[in-house]
Amino acid sequence: MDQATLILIKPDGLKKSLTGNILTRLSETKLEIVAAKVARASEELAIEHYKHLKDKPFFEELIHYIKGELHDRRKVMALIYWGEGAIIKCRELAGATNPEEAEPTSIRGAYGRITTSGVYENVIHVSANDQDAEREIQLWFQPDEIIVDLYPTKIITEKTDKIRVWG
Ligand code: DAT
Ligand code: MG
Repeated sequence: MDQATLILIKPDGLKKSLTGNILTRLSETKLEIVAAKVARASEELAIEHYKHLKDKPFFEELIHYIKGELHDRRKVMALIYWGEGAIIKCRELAGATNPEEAEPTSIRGAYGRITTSGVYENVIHVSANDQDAEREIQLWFQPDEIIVDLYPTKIITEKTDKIRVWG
């Protein structure tokens, strides 16, 4: 079954100039990239993206991290990978959440670290399941930024412009 997953190269990945390495690793999956852009996580987007963790002690630092405030890089690279088993394939390459526990050859194992204040700087985000992927993709992308139709959309009229939004 074709599946979509959101990938974020996080601000530490950008600061460490890892974009090329990470995309090369992900190309091993033979999945198709169906959307890509550099984007900024606003406070609202960051909180919405990580809302499942809002009660965790590290939540505030996590929001600073994804906004780029810890790396002086207020951006991430956002991509959608699409194809058979996209989520499991990308999560396997990414490795475990805790970079110290991740396989040394995985992306997080090779490039991640835990800071002295306990933030997991693990260079990449991969959606965990289909439900998360749908929610996250709709947060980070507009329908017309994606070259395949992943989810239902609708056309709305704003002033005189017709625009396509998630349905
Ligand atoms: P994943 O990113 O592997 O899907 P998650 O959704 O549970 O993991 O957590 C999101 C991010 O939050 C994760 O990439 C890094 C951070 N994080 C998770 N658990 C943490 C912990 N115990 N201490 C510090 N940061 C943590
Ligand atoms: Mg997650």
